Amino acid sequence: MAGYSISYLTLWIYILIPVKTGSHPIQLFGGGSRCQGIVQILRKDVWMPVCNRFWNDTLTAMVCKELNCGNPTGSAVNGETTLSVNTTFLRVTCPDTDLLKACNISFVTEAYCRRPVVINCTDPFVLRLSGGGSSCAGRVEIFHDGVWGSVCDDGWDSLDAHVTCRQLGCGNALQALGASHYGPGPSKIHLDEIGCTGAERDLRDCPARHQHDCTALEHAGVICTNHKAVRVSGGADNCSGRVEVFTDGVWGTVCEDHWFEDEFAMLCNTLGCGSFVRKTCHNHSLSTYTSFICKDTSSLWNCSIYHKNHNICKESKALGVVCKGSLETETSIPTKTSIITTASTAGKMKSIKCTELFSEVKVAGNSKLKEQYSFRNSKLYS
Ligand SMILES: [Ca+2]
Ligand SMILES: [Ca+2]
Repeated sequence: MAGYSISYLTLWIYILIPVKTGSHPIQLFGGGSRCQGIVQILRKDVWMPVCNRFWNDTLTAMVCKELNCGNPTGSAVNGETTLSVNTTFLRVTCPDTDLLKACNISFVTEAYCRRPVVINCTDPFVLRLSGGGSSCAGRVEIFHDGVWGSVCDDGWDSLDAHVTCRQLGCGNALQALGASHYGPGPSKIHLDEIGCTGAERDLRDCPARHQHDCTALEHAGVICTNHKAVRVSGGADNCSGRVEVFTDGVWGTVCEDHWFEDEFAMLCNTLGCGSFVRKTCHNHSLSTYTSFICKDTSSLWNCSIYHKNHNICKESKALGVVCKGSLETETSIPTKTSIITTASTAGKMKSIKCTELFSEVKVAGNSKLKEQYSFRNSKLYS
């Protein structure tokens, strides 16, 4: 019975000695954006849910405003009851004030409250990266006040870039870029002199100026660790050549093992070069070699990706490709190659190995001899 008494004594102490919300951060959790979800307040280093029982529309509006999330989209609703047993909830009371910081918070045990409060606010602030080849690299752009705008590179550093990458689910920042590295973005500049500490969860939580003194040559950009890209080099154009991929922060050549018809189709599609025409093989020219193991996916980036894995790569040459969009498709091709690329077994092409047999390819419209490529004489294997 001692525990019972202490529990109630503790409860009464908490209720009798409430604290102001002002010194305690507030957040919305689990709703898909920082502007929707369970209302939580940080108390004693723990994010604690707020009880639905004592909530009202005025409180909802105050929280939306406090979080720079515009207005409520409706009244609060009850959250799931799946929170762990003995969850301690918070109660917020705001006597005669419309300022959240002036409200009081106190503890309530589950006996008094079984559900957290969930609110939805409009989120007029959307962050994206543009012009960098993936959603995890590019020029920083913000949708705010109904218009897309850029971010000025004054004071733009790795801390600001980290917050940006994490907010986008893109890992951490590899590089903070300025001087309109990805070209000028929207002419409206929403933020200048951003000063994140690096711990913020959202760029709008960082101090910044909304008035700027910047030009179109000063737009900020970033490359995040989750950025993935593919390019070809040494070929006739952007649709043929040795394949190079950017993953985990480095460019690498690709081991030609484990490449099937589906993988080539994804590759040419990712390059924006139409359908797959043929495979070529090269020497590895970059310090990292990367292997792809793909299974039931329509995106190369969903494949398992390995770096410098000798067990997978073995003696593999560097993968090259010619896609439909390339000038090289007009080159006269040794018949063996077309046999390789059209052969299939029950609709699924087998992996094609490179050969020691090299041929020289002339590029249409250009008599210059391009780099050698090789193929195994039409031998397919499982
Ligand atoms: Ca900064
Ligand atoms: Ca400035």
